[in-house]
Amino acid sequence: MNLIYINGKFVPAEEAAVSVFDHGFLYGDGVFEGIRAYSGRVFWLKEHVKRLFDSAQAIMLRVPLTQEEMGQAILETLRQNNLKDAYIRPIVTRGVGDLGLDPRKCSLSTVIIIATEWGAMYGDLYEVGLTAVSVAVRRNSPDALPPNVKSLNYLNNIMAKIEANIKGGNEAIILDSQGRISEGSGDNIFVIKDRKIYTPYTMNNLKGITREAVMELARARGYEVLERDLGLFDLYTGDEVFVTGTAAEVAPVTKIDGRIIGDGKPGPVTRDLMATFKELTQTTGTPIY
Ligand code: PXG
Repeated sequence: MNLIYINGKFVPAEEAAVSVFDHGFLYGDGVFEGIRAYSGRVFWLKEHVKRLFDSAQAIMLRVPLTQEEMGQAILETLRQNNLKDAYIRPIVTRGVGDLGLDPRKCSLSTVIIIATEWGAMYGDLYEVGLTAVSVAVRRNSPDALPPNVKSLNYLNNIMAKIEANIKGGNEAIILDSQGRISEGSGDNIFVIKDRKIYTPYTMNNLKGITREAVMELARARGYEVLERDLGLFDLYTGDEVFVTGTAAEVAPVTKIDGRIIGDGKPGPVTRDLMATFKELTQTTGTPIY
């Protein structure tokens, strides 16, 4: 039986529910995280908790726990469910209010932690590479809801995903309003050209934890890693392209908008980073037990 943490209590999944007056449900007024545990250890737990609190800070949402307590609650949720390999979804919403927008009516934030088993997101595609498609919908601009906030408002990304599905892509490539590459619907994007690794600045995308870990790994392995503005041209003409995310991990992209990337197979740098990232997930992290 899957147990869900709700406001400090563990509730069976079938009974786990929030009020229809919760502003997380009514307005997407809240923030969340996606975290993975590998072989009994939570990968980059502190960084994920910190990003959750940064997201909350940006939307002036009070989290009724300290970062330390949130980390402990996540570990306890994994223990309650006897999980060693898991995908973890902490959520903090503005809480129960009335039908008006005004968050002052919400006196207590709702805290939820879901932990379940979830294997590799793209199955067999890690061997052959993903097909990605650029989509018409643009990333919401940083002067609206900043893409750095991992908010419960994922409609922008969902619309991108719908478009990718319609166009037969495994993942969407979302541009910003200036035509710069931002990210995928749920992952960050990298391109390799002449052994150098490029990724967009984080002004127009989520400051991905996997992105950060992969940049660190790549630099430790002697690759030059550069942040810069990128356009679709840079992806089409890259030697290799890959995406990173907690769900996606490191996934090669071998076709974009009909263009074959490199020789059409996951390239050597991507495969090297996939292997070293996997090793990192197996050898680091906060022990659950
Ligand atoms: N960009 C966005 C918009 C994301 O939602 C990432 C990048 C990667 O960040 P991390 O920190 O995980 O390396 C995410 C990750 C999904 C899914 O189904 C993905 C995410 C959240 C929920 C679902 O692909 N977030």
